[in-house]
Amino acid sequence: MLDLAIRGGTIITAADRFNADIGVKDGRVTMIAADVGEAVEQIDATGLWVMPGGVDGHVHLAQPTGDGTVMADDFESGTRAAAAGGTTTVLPFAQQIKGTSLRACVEDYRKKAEGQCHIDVAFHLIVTDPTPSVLGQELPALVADGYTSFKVFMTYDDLMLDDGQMLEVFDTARREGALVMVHAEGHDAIRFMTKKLEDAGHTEPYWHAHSHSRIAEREATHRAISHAELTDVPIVIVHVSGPEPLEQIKWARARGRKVFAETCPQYIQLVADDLKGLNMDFEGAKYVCSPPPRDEASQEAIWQGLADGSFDIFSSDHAPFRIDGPGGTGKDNPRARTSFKWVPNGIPGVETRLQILFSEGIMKGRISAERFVELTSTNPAKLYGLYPRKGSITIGGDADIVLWNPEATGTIRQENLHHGPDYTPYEGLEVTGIPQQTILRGKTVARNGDVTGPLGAGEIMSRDASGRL
Ligand code: DUC
Ligand code: ZN
Ligand code: ZN
Repeated sequence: MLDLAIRGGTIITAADRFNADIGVKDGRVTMIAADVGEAVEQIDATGLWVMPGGVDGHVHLAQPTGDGTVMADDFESGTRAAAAGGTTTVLPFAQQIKGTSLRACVEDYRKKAEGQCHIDVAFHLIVTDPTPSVLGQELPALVADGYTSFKVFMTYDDLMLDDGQMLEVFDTARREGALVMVHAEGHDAIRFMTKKLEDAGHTEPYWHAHSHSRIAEREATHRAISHAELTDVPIVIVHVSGPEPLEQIKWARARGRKVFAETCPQYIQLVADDLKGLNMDFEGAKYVCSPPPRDEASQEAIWQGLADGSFDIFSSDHAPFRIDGPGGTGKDNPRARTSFKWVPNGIPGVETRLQILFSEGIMKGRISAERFVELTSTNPAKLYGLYPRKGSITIGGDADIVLWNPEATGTIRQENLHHGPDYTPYEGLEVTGIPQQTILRGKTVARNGDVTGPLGAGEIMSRDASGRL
């Protein structure tokens, strides 16, 4: 007999929409039929949309920052928030600390995550110190072990690679069949603008948006693409904020390059003026992230790219900080009060990502429900080597399923969220469409805003080759 039958719902995948029952056995989908017969547990999904669980391809959890601030989510709270929001798989980062072995860092993150996850987890790597042994031994061995994607940064003193190092990492990725994610913002252009703004006395959080300019993002995107062409490797440009980098990506694709594009909720829902806070005060720090949100015209360009296929994936870039962290560990700390450049970069979004795109995208007629599934689940699963186990509702795939009530309405409120930060940048946003029940491998992990657990239900997965989109 089946373990679970989900009856009477409308199944929506990236490709299809149809009415059928789903039968689950041992955590996998084993039947999709007009009537799947008897099961131990029954769910009546009449009137609901039955979608694949969300796959969030870009999440930061429990990463050290190196400046005394602390990320507000560990694996427990971050995956709890994700489950409540309809996500069943997250891909966080194992970040190399300069001067240390990448393998040792990966093992540290695995230890932090083991037994602590409410949903499934697969790690990307962040390469900050591409020494000959990292390039020659550690990365090849890690790729063979299923860590098939790594991120590189073109800015931040403690993370960035120079052009020569980027080329070496790209070359290694090509050789090993891995995929490189690029944080594309030009470091020197940011530093130059930062100094100019500080010299003019512009130190409030708002000026962060000017220091991380569109031009710096465009230039770095072009440079990353050029390096990828030289080394003949596929790359993902992550967190694209507006039309300028997107134009570069389209230019590269027209030349036959495999360049994937990611965008995030902040670029359709926030604008740089949000960083002004109430009156150029510290409230604006709530919206400080990199790249920063731009303006309404940029939002329109991002929507266009989401609708027309220019974007491959829609991730949260969840980078959680409290505003008031104990002992100066949050965004509001004495150093950050002296200059925007010390405000930790990043905003929470793992719990609200799906609801924002569902409501603003599907319900406002900007994208179809099928495209929503493609951007938030199927494509990230394919891109990062988790498909077909994840990212669809298909025979033999994991029974990771979210039951959406497309008619229910709500308001995003911090008091209802499960994440670690003490605020949400989307406070007060009215939404239509609620992820009513989140099912991980056939077991309900969240229902109506309650995360039911058990803690440790989530597994740490290794992956097949990335970049197969
Ligand atoms: N880049 C990210 O991807 N996340 C948070 C901060 C940043 O700069
Ligand atoms: Zn980044
Ligand atoms: Zn990020």
